[in-house]
Order: sequence, then structure tokens, then C-alpha cells
Amino acid sequence: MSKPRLYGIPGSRALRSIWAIEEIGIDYELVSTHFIGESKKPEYLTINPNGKVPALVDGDLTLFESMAINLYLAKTYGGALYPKNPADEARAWQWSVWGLTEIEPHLMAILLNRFMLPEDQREPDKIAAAEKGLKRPLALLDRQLADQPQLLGGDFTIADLNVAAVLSMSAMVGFDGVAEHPNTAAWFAAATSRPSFARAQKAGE
Ligand SMILES: N[C@@H](CCC(=O)N[C@@H](CS)C(=O)NCC(=O)O)C(=O)O
Repeated sequence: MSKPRLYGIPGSRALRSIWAIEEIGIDYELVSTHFIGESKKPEYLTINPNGKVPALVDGDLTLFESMAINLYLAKTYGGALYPKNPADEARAWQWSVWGLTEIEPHLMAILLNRFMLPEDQREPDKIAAAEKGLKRPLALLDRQLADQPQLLGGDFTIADLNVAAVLSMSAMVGFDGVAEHPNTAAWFAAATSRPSFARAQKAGE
């Protein structure tokens, strides 16, 4: 079987899946696909009809959505990165969905209103509301990490990678509120210090 092909660039949500595959350490091909322009070309739309990155092709499987890609990669190739018992497996799904629904929208609101929207459409109030909105999920993360170093216990798993990957947008959007939550800050620093994260950021260079 040919090696998995991942579509995207590190400067996008594809970083999450590049990080996962780098952490797993299997051979793969990164097909550089920019989210502006390239992701809307007809040949790419046959891979991801949403016109977004990342996407994965692995043998007969074509998959979109970063979290689904990461859970698949970890389960198929990731060894200990993927929890073996059903309860921990479900907790990995829980945290992955939680990162997308409870953290990402706030970081996106900051990104849009600080950098992406035309200047006359940016609303500072929305940045303030998003920063406030992040306090509760970050406090929850902090409690989860109070008595254990990783989200599911002692070992770094795909749950940690997925949530840390979503949170890694913080630097890009200029959000420094993670530092207010010491357990979260220590966990996040450890996760993003993994060599696989640095390799993912440079992938395709
Ligand atoms: N929920 C998706 C979001 C993917 C996404 O929005 N990717 C952006 C790049 S960061 C994109 O491709 N945008 C192109 C567009 O919206 O036209 C995931 O996590 O994979």
C-alpha cells in the first residue's frame, strides 16, 4: 500500500494532523495545499468536498476533519498514542471534540477581529468576549491536569495532542491567557516541546 498522503500546510489547521503523523513517526507524503485557492481546485474538491485543509488519503480511505484524521492515524498507526480501553478511547474523543467546540471558536474570533477581517470590520469587543470565554474551558483544563500530567492520566495520548494542537493557535492570534492557568501552561509547554511539534511546524520546508 502507498504511504498516507496528507494535504495542507503547517500554517493552517493541517498543522494538527502533520503533528499527529510526525508524532507517530510513519512515512507519509505532505501534499502542500494552501487553504486559499488551492483548496478550491476541482482536483482537491474530490478529496475534500468542503474545500478545506487538512485532508488525508490512506489507501482506499479519504478523510477530512483534523480530529477525525488524527484519531484514525493514532488508532491505526499510533501504538500507545491511542488509548486501548473503550473508556479512555471515548475520553480521547471527548477531549478532541471539546477542543474544537469549546476552545477553537474563541481563538478564531480573536484571529478574525485582530488580524483577518478588513480593519473597518474588526470588533475589539469580540476579542474581549472571546478572551473572557476562554477562561472557563482553560480553568476546566487546569482542574483536569491538577493531579495528573496528561489528560487521560500519566501518558501522553492523542487526546493531549489534539487539544494542545487546537490551543497552539494561541500564539498566532496573540492570546496569552494560557499562562494564567499553571497546570495547563506546564502541560501545553511540555506538549509543544515535543520534537514532533517542531518537525510539524517545519514540514514541507
Ligand atoms: N473543522 C475543520 C476546519 C478546517 C479549516 O477550516 N481549514 C481552513 C484552514 S485553517 C481552510 O481550509 N479554510 C479554507 C476555507 O474556509 O475556504 C478541521 O478541523 O479540519
